[in-house]
Parts: sequence; C-alpha cells; structure tokens
Amino acid sequence: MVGTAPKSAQKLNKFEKFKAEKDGLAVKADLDRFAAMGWEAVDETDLNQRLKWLGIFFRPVTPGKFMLRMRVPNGILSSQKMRVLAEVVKRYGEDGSADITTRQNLQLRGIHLEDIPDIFRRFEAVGLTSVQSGMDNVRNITGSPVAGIDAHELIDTRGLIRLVQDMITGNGQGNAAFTNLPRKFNIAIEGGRDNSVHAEINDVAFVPAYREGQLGFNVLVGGFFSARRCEAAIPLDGWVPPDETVVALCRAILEVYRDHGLRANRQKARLMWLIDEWGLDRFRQAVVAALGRDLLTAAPKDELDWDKRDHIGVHPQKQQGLNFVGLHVPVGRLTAGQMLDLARLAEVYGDGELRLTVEQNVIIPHIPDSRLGAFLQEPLLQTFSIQPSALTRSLVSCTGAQFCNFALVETKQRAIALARQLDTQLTLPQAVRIHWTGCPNSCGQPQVADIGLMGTKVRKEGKAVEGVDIYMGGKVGKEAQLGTCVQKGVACDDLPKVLTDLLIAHFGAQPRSLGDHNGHGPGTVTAIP
Ligand code: SRM
Ligand code: SF4
Repeated sequence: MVGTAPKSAQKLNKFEKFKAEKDGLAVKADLDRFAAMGWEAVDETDLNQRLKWLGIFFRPVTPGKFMLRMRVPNGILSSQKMRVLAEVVKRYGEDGSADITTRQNLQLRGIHLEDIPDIFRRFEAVGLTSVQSGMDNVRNITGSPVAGIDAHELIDTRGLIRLVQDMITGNGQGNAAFTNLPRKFNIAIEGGRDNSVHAEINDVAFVPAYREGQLGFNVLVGGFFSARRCEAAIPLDGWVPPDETVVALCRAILEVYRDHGLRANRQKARLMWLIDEWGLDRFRQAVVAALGRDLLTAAPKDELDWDKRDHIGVHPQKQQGLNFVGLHVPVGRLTAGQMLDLARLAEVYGDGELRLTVEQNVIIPHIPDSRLGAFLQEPLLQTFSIQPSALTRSLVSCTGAQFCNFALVETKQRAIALARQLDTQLTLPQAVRIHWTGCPNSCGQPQVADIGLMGTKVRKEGKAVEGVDIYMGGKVGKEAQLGTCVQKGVACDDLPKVLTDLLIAHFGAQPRSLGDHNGHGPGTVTAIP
C-alpha cells in the first residue's frame, strides 16, 4: 500500500479518510502555491494536517507563525546546519526561537508560510530535512548522543540511524511508502550501556546484546505514551547484527504496521494495540514474513547495565586528548543568537559538530585538552551552565501553552522558575529529574521522571486554575520502569510546598540555612524567550 487506503475493511476514522483522499506528502507539490496565496487561503485540512507531513505545523495559538520540526538523526548536526537554522530563526526577530525536543531534535518557531520554499532550498543545500517529522510518520530516530566518542560504548549507531532515516524518508525527499501509517511511530537505536534514549518508550527499540559471543541488538516493540494508555516496550524475541539487517527489520515492522495496524479508532492505533490484538507470536511471524529471511531469537540478556548519564559537564572521549562538554540549556529553549554562538563554539574549540540530548541539552564534542580552559571561559557558558544546580540540571519540559493548543497549563517558564526557586531553598544530595508535560499526551515524558508533572485543570477556591497530576517512580537507564500517578489535581500555586515536602521525604532534600550554597550556580538567571 503506497499512499492509498489500507487493505483491510476496517471502518476508518476521519484522519484515515483525509489521508486516503490526498496523501500528506502531496502538499510538497503545493508549497509554492501556498506560499504565494498566504496561509489564510490554504485548504483547512492541508493547513492543519497535511503540512505536518513536511514538518510544518500551523499553530492555532499563534496563527500565521508556524513551527517547523526538523529531523536530526541521532541528535547530531554540524555547525553549518546549526547556522542555517539560526539564520532562519533570526528572520523572525522576537517571534523566532528554537526548542531542543525530547527526541533530541530541533523545532523552529515564528516561521512564515511564504518563506518556506526559500527555507527548504537552504535546508537542501546543507542536507537538512524536516520531512515526515509530524503526524502519521516515523519521528526523529534517537541514539546515544555520545555515539562514536564514548569510551564505553558497544555499538556506534550513527551510520545505522542515518541509513534507517534515509530508508524511511527516501533520502530526505519523502517516501510515500511510509507516509500513511495508522499513527505516529518512534524508533530508537541504543549503542551504549546506559539506555540514554529511553528505549522502553519507543514503538521499536534496538538495545545492545551479545548473542553467542557476537555483538548486536535485541529488539523491543510496542512502547508508547498517549493520553489513553502508556506502555513500556516488550521483547520481540529477535536479535539482529549491527548492520543493514537493522534497516531491513525496521522496514519489515513498518510494513506490517502500515498494512495491518488498526485504523478505526485513532486512540487505539499505535503499534502495541496491534500486538495486543494479534498476540506477539502472530506479530513476530508477520514481521519475519515481511523481512523475507529468518529472524534470530533474542540474546538471553541485553547490555543495558548502567545508570543513565546526563552528559552535563566535561568528559574525556574515547579519542585520547579530546573531550565532550555537555551544556545545560534551560528547558531546551534557544534564541537565534545562542544558536549562532553554539555553532561558533563548535568550530573554534571542537571540529564543528554539535549534539542534542533527549534531556533537551547540547553537547560540544572533540575539544582538545589544550583548548578546554579557554572554552570554559566563554560567556555562553554563563547561561548554558556546565554545573547547574540539582533541580535545574535535570529539568525537562514540553512546549506547553505558549505554543501548543493541547496544553492545559503553561510549562516551560513555570518549570524553570520553580526549579530555580527550590534550588535556592533546598540542598539535595543528587540531581532529581523533574519532567513537565502540559497535557496527558506526555510529550515531556513525566512517566520516566523521578517526579513527573502532567498539566490539568483544578478547582481551587471555587475557580478553575492550572494544576498538575504528580507522577513518581520513573526509573531510567538499566531496568527502566515507568512511573505512575501518585497525586491528582495539585494547583500549580501549591507546588512549591508540595514539591518541597516530596523532595524532603523521598530525595534527601534539606532546607538551606541562610548563606548556605551548594557550590554550583544555576547559570545566569534569565527568562526564556
Ligand atoms: Fe508530542 C502531539 C510536541 C515528543 C506524544 N507533540 C504533539 C504536538 C504535535 C501537538 C500539536 O500539534 O500541538 C506538539 C507540538 C507542540 C509544539 O508546538 O511544540 C508536540 N512532542 C512534542 C515535543 C516538541 C515536546 C518537547 O517539547 O520536546 C516533542 C517533539 C519530538 C520530536 O522531535 O519529534 C514531542 N510527543 C513526544 C513524546 C516523547 C518521545 O517521543 O519520547 C511523546 C510520548 C511518546 C510517544 O509518542 O509514544 C509524545 N505528542 C504525543 C502525543 C500522543 C501520541 C498518541 O499516540 O496518542 C501527541 C498527540 C497526537 O499525536 O495525537 C503529541
Ligand atoms: Fe502539547 Fe500536551 Fe505535548 Fe505538551 S504534552 S507539547 S501540551 S501535546
């Protein structure tokens, strides 16, 4: 099935109907026309839905100022690409900004539809693409942000992730074979020991495992979050060598999902619902048939045996004399100036490469020992600290009400303000991972956090106010586990007190006495744009 209605005789939901009428990718041919006529005149479904197939998101909260979601495979990009992205953002002055996302990706803001043809030409010139990054497509493919530079890594995933992206997107030009999936689809390929990508929350994840002495990947399937249901991925009972077989298996799983995934109820369309309906054995058999060759059974255990690292600070690379430095970017928000500065730092001190993490931070790799001293004096490190305080350090936040119409609360500003406030009031023996998400869609992954905060509306003193449901127990790295909701309906105004109590009771926090400080600064305290 290529860009057409699915084979089965299921009753189709309204999304399936508009996809069957016109494939999302077809708007590629309409872009010049859309740019010329202005967004107000664009057909409603093209505007609100199909443009997302090209990564172009109409934002009802800021009509006319679009969001552009890129693809950054394995979270790695060059300073040249970062500069092109920064120049795009810069055009839009105060409206322009970028966010590092929870899939180690970038989203640009403030974009005008009439500029898109020019922007896409600039992207193409440097090998950037935003194709198939939204709606019923395979999202940015994640991998360890220290792939190829981590002394303890098992498999360098950079090339594989690029191959899988190229297969799915037709080398960035768009591939109609995979633009009509029943729903979104997440792939992660982990080559390190610390499960830096949250393998368990992906529809397909590859995790390192030795089988009869040979290093390859065990395969997990069906992990996802949605407002209706959240599930950790389960073993497919499959093992693949770290070669082209990974690409072939991704293709086979996608074909099975595309041709047999459930399309009647959009709330029950993610891969796990098909696995539930069929049972794992039948699903595996269908994947093997699509693969057209044997799939070896899984290795008895995987090699995810480390706690998760956050990569902040200075770390020696496996290449002697070189270092990677993780900079803390508060809730992932970047200005054009900061993007240009990051590109400059990567060129002046490293080899021009930048890396993004699923914690919404940046890594600059390949900095020689001899250049570290000068690098650490750079003014940008006052804002993007390498020693953030305990709560600011591990903060993650989804977009929230500033730009997202699903949001029930404002997230990013509130997350930063609260973490900084609590950091000044409490000392903590270790960083505590607080994740904010503005609604039950869980883009900010509250279920993987030590403390997850999910936006909701609460009644307080007779009024509807912004509030959160609180999640706890998320465990990341080895033996990852999803957290669960422990408290419902806490008004945001009450959070300083409620979180202080939780931090004291569960994370060893102590109230600070006057003049007490933890030796680290939160970085220059500036509001995010
Ligand atoms: Fe998400 C929809 C933002 C990661 C689950 N997500 C949205 C939309 C597109 C809704 C919309 O149209 O406004 C949000 C765009 C807001 C904006 O303007 O930025 C949005 N999601 C994000 C990002 C930017 C959050 C962030 O601040 O980092 C992340 C972009 C990742 C990327 O680069 O592609 C993002 N979203 C996630 C994740 C986390 C992950 O992948 O690890 C999840 C949960 C994992 C999963 O999908 O299984 C996630 N987003 C959703 C869902 C629920 C999916 C479902 O099956 O029901 C929706 C709603 C939907 O698809 O209908 C959604
Ligand atoms: Fe928007 Fe909800 Fe996703 Fe946050 S969790 S970005 S509010 S859809």
